[in-house]
Amino acid sequence: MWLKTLSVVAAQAEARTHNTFQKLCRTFATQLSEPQGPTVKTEVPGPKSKALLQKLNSLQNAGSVQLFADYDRSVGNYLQDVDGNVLLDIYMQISSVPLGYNHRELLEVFKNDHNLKALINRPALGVFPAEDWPTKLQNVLMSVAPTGMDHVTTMMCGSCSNENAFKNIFIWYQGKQRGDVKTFSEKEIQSCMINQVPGAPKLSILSFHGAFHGRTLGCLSTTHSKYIHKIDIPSFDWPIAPFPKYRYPLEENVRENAQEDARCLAEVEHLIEQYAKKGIPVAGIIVEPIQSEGGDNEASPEFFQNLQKIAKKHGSALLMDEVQTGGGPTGKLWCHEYFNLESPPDVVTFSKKMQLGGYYHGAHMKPAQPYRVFNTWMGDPGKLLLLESVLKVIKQDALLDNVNRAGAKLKKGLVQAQNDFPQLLNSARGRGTFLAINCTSTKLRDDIVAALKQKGILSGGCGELGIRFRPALVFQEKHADIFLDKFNQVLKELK
Ligand code: PSZ
Repeated sequence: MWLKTLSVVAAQAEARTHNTFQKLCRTFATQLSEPQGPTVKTEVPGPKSKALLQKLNSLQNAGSVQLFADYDRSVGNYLQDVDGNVLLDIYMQISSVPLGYNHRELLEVFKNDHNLKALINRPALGVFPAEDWPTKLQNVLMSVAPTGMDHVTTMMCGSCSNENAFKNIFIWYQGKQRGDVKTFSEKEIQSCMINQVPGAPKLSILSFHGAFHGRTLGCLSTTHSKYIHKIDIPSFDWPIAPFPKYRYPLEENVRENAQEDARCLAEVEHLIEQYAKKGIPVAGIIVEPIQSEGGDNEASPEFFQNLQKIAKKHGSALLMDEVQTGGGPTGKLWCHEYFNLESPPDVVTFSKKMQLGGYYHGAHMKPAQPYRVFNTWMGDPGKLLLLESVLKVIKQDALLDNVNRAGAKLKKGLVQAQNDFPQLLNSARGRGTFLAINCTSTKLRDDIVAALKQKGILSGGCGELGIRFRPALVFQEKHADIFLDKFNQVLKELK
């Protein structure tokens, strides 16, 4: 009896020690420096990932899951999976991780009691914000506001930010129509409740073919990258303009590409006029500084300058969707700052690397009444605390310089690869580390991405033909070398 009890106690103690030991190992692992390179032990996904996938699939359609990750053991630019494979991650959670995995500064944030309490007592920010919320907004989000933008509204994700920015634009547009009248008519009040004019007016947001602005109902009417996002879902009758499709290399195709800009801009203006005549005026134009999901399609600064002129001429707001480009990957915090616009855009939306979603805007976009742009959380103070540390590290470690350096090296390697393998690759492009290269067919692109994964590189596709680069801001020249080495191996094997 005694012996039995003793052995149970001993077993429990051992399990506890083992658990504590495991925990210690994990903590230690997160403080380890990065691996020297990727290591692949199994096929990716390996057996553990496959078993977990089966389990998850019994609860939901998990067909999009690539692998299961071990976030305790992932470090910096390397994602470790549950099968022990260590992958150089140049996709970073769809472009959303600024400092890599388990950055020491971020691990510290919630060790501070005040911060921990901000996290666990998550407030409905639109009604009960904490004492330090205005100061934090000022010191964190406003410290990196795009030039000339002095207001910010916080939200959840990218779609939520675009969705509410659209509403904000419609409110602004109708406010202009009412002029000095600041109240709503009885007719407007009655009709909006049954989705009818004039209270629920016919207005539109102009977007571009190939754009991605989210999958929620309003946003989806401006998203045109893949049919699978849209099929079976009702859409608004909103105008869709062509986005420039450039010939590469840019410096050899200046005249053709300028003509392409002019063609697209003429169509924008034509659509604005056409929709005004149809009784669905364009209240706003939404555009990505680089179309991301749609294939990393760039447009020139002149294109954006003229787009803004057209928007102003027709009284439409210009919304720059910086959800994917914002937060540093292009080498500036805001990609549209490369365009030298004559005045700030009316709205700039953000999420992903910025941790929390939201949008910057001018004073003119501030609704006169409260509760019109509103939801339960209105952002998340915990995410703002993470952003505070992210911005501190970006500054301290001069990460935008790093992005420009590492990006230049990576781009040079991509250009070299397309020169070496012209039958496989073309159109290397992008800014900073926000880069892409096209393959000569969709199948080839998919094969390259798959082969890279088996060699320990986690990358992603975009559009029909593109491989895109979305590493963290801590991706360095040495990581570019590792990637280019594996990339060239894959190209040699596939050629
Ligand atoms: O398939 C998807 O739902 C994906 S894959 C990449 C994204 C979404 N990106 C999100 C995104 C974006 O890139 C731009 C330019 N605008 C808005 C969004 C939507 O952001 P989330 O996904 O946070 O709602």
